[in-house]
Formats: sequence, structure tokens, C-alpha cells
Amino acid sequence: MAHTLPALPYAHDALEVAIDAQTMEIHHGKHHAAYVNNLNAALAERADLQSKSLDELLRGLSTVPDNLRNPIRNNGGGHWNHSFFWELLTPKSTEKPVGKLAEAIEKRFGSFERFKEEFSSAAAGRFGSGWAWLVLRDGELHIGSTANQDNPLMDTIDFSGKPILGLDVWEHAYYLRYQNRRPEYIANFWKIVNWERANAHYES
Ligand code: MN3
Repeated sequence: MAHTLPALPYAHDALEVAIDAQTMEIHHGKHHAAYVNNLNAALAERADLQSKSLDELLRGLSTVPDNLRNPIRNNGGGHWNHSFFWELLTPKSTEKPVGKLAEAIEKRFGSFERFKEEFSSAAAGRFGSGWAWLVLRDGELHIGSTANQDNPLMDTIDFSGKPILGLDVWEHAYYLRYQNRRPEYIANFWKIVNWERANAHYES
């Protein structure tokens, strides 16, 4: 089964309060699509790897053949991260956490404001391209970031856990509107977070 590009769960211009329509079109239709195509190309000769789910491929990255590890890491990671990210955005954000996740954030970070500061700081501080994450590890929430298209599922990197929230801080995610102003993009991200979805990740 070939990997496929998932449709966006909203219109390209639905997130204008934070992300412009052209960025969404290029980001989903070109960047994400390229990760999917390149992943399928990397797996073309390997029926054994094609039968694995994307989650399985990334969790077992250390065991895939050496010549395929980087293509799967970059393109499989890119496909997974973007599929996860689109679902965490919504034009109808509650703009604050809900459910058990809201309680857990309060307990772990003291307040939602404090959590936002720490997450924003991880996102702004990631040098070059990468992602900021909120993950659940050993029953506790942790904030961190990864380079390029690495993610916390991969058994080849240090930062691990079950992803609850993720933010793409590659320049392609914000450059058309924000140019070098990554912190402004991050500040507006909080207006479009799908906290129902993040809570579902936390509770599942
Ligand atoms: Mn991206």
C-alpha cells in the first residue's frame, strides 16, 4: 500500500488569522506531497517495508537498511509530522486547553500562560529547521524540539514520548507572511490550535 497525502480538514484560507492561504497551499500541496512521493520512492523496491505502517517504520528506524534510513527519516518523518500538524489546527479554536489535558498542563506547568511561554521558547529556540513538541513520557508532559523532520516516535533520537502537540518551525511554514519573524508566527499559532484534538491524543 502506497502512502498517500491526506486532505486538509479545512479550506486553505480557513486559518488566515495565523497562516495565509498561499502558505497553506504550498505547504500542504507541494512540501507535504513531496515527502509522501519521496517516501514511496524510497520504499519502491521493498515490499517488506511497504507493508509496515508509517508509525512502525519510524519506531523501528534503527532497524531499517542503512541506505534507506535517511530517506525514511526525512520523508517518513515529514509525512508523519505534517499529517499530525494539520489535524492540530482549526479555524474554531477554543484558544485554551480542554479536558484532562487542561488539568495536566495546569498541574505540570503551573498555568496555561507559563506552558505557552515554555513551548514558544522551545519553538523559537530551535536553530534552523525543525519542530517543537509537547509529549507524554512516563506519565508526565514534556516540552522539547527536534531538528529537520525528526519526531519523538523515532528510536534513533534522544527526545521521545507520545506526541500531544507539535509546531512546524521550518521557514516554509511561515516565511511568506512573517519572513524572519518566527516569534510572531508562534504567537499567532495559539489562535488556531485544535485543543479538542490535542486532548484526544492525551486521553487515548
Ligand atoms: Mn513543514
